[in-house]
Amino acid sequence: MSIRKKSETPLDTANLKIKKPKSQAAGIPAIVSSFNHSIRKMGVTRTVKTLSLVNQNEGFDCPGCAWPDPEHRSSFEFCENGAKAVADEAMTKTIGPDFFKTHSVSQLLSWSDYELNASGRLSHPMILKKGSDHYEKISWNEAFEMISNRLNELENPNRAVFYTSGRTSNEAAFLYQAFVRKFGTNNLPDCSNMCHESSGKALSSTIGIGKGTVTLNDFDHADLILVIGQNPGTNHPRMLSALESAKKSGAKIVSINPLPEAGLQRFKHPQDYMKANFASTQLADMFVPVKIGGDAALLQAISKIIISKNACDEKFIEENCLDFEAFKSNLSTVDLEDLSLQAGISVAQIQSLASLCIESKSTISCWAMGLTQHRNGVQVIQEVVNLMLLGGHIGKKGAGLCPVRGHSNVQGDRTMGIWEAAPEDFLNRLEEGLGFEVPRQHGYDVVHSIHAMENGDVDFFFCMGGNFLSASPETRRTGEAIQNVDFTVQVSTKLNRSHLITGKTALILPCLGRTEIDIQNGQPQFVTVENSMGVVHMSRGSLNPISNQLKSEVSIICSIGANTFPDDDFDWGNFANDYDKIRDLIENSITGFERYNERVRKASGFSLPNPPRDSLTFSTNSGKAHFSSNPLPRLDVEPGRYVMMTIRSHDQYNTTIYGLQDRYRGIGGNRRVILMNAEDMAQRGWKSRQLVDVTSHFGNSSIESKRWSIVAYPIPRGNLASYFPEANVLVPLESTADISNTPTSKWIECSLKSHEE
Ligand SMILES: Nc1nc2c(c(=O)[nH]1)N[C@H]1C(S)=C(S)[C@@H](COP(=O)(O)OP(=O)(O)OC[C@H]3O[C@@H](n4cnc5c(=O)[nH]c(N)nc54)[C@H](O)[C@@H]3O)O[C@H]1N2
Ligand SMILES: Nc1nc2c(c(=O)[nH]1)N[C@H]1C(S)=C(S)[C@@H](COP(=O)(O)OP(=O)(O)OC[C@H]3O[C@@H](n4cnc5c(=O)[nH]c(N)nc54)[C@H](O)[C@@H]3O)O[C@H]1N2
Ligand SMILES: [Mo]
Repeated sequence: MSIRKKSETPLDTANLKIKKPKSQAAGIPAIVSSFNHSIRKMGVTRTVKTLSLVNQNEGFDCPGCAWPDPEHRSSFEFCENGAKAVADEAMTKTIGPDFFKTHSVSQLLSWSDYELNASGRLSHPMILKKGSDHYEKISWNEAFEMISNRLNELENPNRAVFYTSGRTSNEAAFLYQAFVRKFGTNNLPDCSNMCHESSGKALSSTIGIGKGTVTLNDFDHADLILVIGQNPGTNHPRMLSALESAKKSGAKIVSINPLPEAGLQRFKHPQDYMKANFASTQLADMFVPVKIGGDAALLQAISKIIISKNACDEKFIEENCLDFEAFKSNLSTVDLEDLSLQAGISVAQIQSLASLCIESKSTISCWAMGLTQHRNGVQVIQEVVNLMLLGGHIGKKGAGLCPVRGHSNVQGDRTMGIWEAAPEDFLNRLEEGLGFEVPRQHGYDVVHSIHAMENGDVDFFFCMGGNFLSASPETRRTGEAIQNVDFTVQVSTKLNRSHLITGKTALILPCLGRTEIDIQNGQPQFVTVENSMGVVHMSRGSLNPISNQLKSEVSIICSIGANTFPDDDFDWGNFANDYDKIRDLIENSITGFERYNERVRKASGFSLPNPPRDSLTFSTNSGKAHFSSNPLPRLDVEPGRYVMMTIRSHDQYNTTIYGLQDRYRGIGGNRRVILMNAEDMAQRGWKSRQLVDVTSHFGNSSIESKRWSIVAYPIPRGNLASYFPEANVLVPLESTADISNTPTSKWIECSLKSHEE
């Protein structure tokens, strides 16, 4: 019997450095940091060549976040963290057969995520044979044969699961879901299930489209911008430029967040240093330090005040909305003082925030994981929609809903049909375009996939990018579940823990990254992506691939398609040779892509239709936008317990750890930390660096994780914060959001005790 491997990150707590948190984002340290990272990993020439092509019309889309590019681009259209993402992908160090001969899987498991990623780019297809502790070289053809054989041997297509992370291009995503559906399943979990699924569900049920309604241009016409549960200084740094510009045009900005995140306090545009302009801009006019999970109460309180002052846009509501009366009467049952207590914000501050909302003629609401990853993730976003509908802030210049997406093509992947529960009308159209039948039974999302693996219902697990193990909740249990699977395949650029905790047999298929030239059949190809605001545009790599063994994601899918369905009239080879053909197929299969090949070749691409924004049309059942009436979430925890959120540091991209410096928060050297309120610490008699053991609680079950260092931090009392992915071990698999089933990574009920060896 094989030994079950341990999936948790190593428990090292050494080298922790604590400084005062910063109040200003970007500036010279950011420039220095981006160039240091890049030059160390790629050398000077490759750095200049690469960074000068990020987000340019002729260049590649930054593999960092999904924030859109302005129409008039400067020659430096990237940020510190985008530069890190690029440098990390374009690094010249590679790992291949020799590396895996030297290092066994068991040995690599003792490395930190930082060390695994820093080891280099994956350069060769590799196989981990059943019972072996070393990956070995395998040819592409053998790998494709194995995959097709395994798939064709399955007793039922639903015993296969196909995950996607959000960097996959439109072309690859489209062919991938076509392959999966042709194979006969909708088991298409993706990172969205852990990310903005709550936004999609909340928006489609209220305004009839699962996307936001603003364009980048709207920022320059807004009176008020609410940034809720989002840390743009770290995760969407280019958004700070949009906020700075909005501010100069007169917008007020409010940050609603338990933490005083640096980017929203003061911002110094790195490019201004080159123009010798040293003044920084204070971005947020108001900081609202809401308690974790207190947003629903806060938003209801604001809506209640707006209604009580008769300050709603009655005409907009009358013409465009339903269910307003029910919403109003629901709010009449809640008490402002109670709401204030739940939110942890004084009635006076709520009133001033409500006044800002009333004074604003055009408001934009932005949000990210601080709202989506809660039990009431869908409902709290519906409260944001309520607030925007109250003031008529949809379909109007300078106003709208702005879920800020994560991965650079996560929105495009969904548009392409990476969706375990795609709607019937989408599948009907897809079927017509593809010319074969697609299954209708809904598939597994991420959490359902883990349960299915745990129950022995999955034999084959394919990952198009990502790091499923470390991104998912309850790491140890997810690790056990994955090890139940017979055969796992990872299409990847970099080594991560998911390559070490695998099915009984495992493959690594190394692929081209965004930065690299993609030549098929002698012709250079480009791919297309959709940004957070529904603009579809080209991305073309410019660097020589780091290994001649790499294949593009498209070509990998086409080979698997051709091998699995050898007698098929769906011409996989043809698509691999010419990506224009894939775009033609997309045009025939998905709404909004008319003249795709022509329009996407224009500088800046084209916008997909957005009926609420374009014409105040709402594709809900009633044809109107809906107000939602939701009960408030229960926020009380057992006495002596805390609520913990898991967040990103300034030196990581999701599970990829670039370095150990969370520069803005002043924490460095070690990531196994828990941010805690100083008064809560005093109550326990603790000082910073106190070692603790944490237990998370859900229902009757609990999970313990040992050796964490406490750091005093300005966070509301009763609240804690720790880093993703180290803390994922504590996120209970059963603790998911209503309706969206997103793991509640921002709400983990915990108890702490001094560490015992
Ligand atoms: N450099 C870099 N860029 C990235 C990523 C990365 O890891 N690194 N990840 C990408 C991805 S996939 C995504 S989804 C986005 C993530 O972008 P964010 O959503 O900004 O990422 P998180 O660090 O999860 O931060 C959530 C923020 O919500 C706050 N928060 C937590 N709980 C609550 C709450 O209950 N209420 C309120 N109001 N706020 C709360 C936290 O304090 C934190 O500031 O960024 C994308 N861009
Ligand atoms: N506790 C907690 N858990 C969370 C979150 C949280 O806030 N807290 N956030 C959630 C969110 S928002 C998200 S989006 C998920 C992220 O989940 P994932 O998307 O699964 O994780 P990543 O860390 O982004 O994946 C990184 C890996 O992707 C591969 N990769 C990079 N570029 C490419 C490429 O171009 N092609 C291919 N094929 N592979 C590539 C590399 O091998 C790299 O190691 O995590 C979720 N998990
Ligand atoms: Mo995400």
